[in-house]
Amino acid sequence: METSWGPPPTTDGIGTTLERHILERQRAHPQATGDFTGLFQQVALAAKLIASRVNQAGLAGILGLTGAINVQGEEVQKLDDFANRTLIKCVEASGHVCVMASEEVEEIILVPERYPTGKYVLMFDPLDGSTNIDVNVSIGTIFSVHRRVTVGRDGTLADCLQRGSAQIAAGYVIYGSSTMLVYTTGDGVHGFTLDPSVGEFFLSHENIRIPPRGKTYSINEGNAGKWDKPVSDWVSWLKSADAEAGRPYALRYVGTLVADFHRTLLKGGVFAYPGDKKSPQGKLRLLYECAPMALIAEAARGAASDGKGRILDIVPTELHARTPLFIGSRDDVADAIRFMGS
Ligand code: AFP
Repeated sequence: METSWGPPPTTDGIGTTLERHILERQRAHPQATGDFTGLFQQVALAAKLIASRVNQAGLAGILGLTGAINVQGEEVQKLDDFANRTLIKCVEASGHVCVMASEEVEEIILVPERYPTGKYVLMFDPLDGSTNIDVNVSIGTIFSVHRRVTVGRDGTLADCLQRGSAQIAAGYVIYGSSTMLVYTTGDGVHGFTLDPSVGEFFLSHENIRIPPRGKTYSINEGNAGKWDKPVSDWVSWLKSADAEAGRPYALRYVGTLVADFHRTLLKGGVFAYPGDKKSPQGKLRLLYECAPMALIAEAARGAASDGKGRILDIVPTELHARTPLFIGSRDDVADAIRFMGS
């Protein structure tokens, strides 16, 4: 059955803003200081600034490259750079984090001396799907929040290299036909749609659950020549006809993880970026892409695996570590794991 989404009714008829949603949940924890709400406000502010820039991209002279190469060896887009700077600027002055890390920056990002530090660690992919910027296809921002594990003014690398299951929150923003922010604190996944006329995110997708099985698979088939046999066998099986089992599956692939994951979250199915002969660890980054999406998938009753075990159990050994990823509907990910073990 298809779920239809929309704002849930409120007693005052105003709608539930993102801030109100987080505040109400915080009140359930009497020990909460409001720090977490404060951090989220800054992330949401950055998202609105980035969304506004994305919407004007063709007009504002910010399409194209900066000329720089990032830590991943990729050409930096102007919008990538803008999104990265915006997130850092919005969050560093707020006093809620002790350290940050960005997919675009080689080392950890410390809070300048002029600002206080706080107990949280924020990691993010400021603009996911950069190759889609110039062609007006959905792009996104992904973020992950941990509690710090070290003491002292500044956070350290150890605060960033925590396993995914230690995340206290994760989310993403999709700049698509509308701008949406989806987040979890581990118990339920909620989606908010930006009303650009008021500049606020309003609750539009309450308690999202991934269907246990879907009808689509999402993978870059251009890499098929480099795949290992289990991946080739799995994809061939997904494409083989079995009406009773709902196969063949349809292929959907945007090339922006946020967009491919968002569709999978709402409709079910499976997204994969496996390792291959050339890149055994695949392409996607554990801390900025896979772990936050895995927290969301599991909180929505889906699953996320590297083909062997839970993504959330992986202990990162470096800031920019990569991992294979199979994520989405519980039963579809279980099928993938079965093939990977064969
Ligand atoms: P960029 O942000 O560098 O474009 O990378 C996007 C991404 O990390 C992820 O969002 C996509 O799912 C994946 O790469 C697409 O990779 P391919 O172009 O190799 O399919």
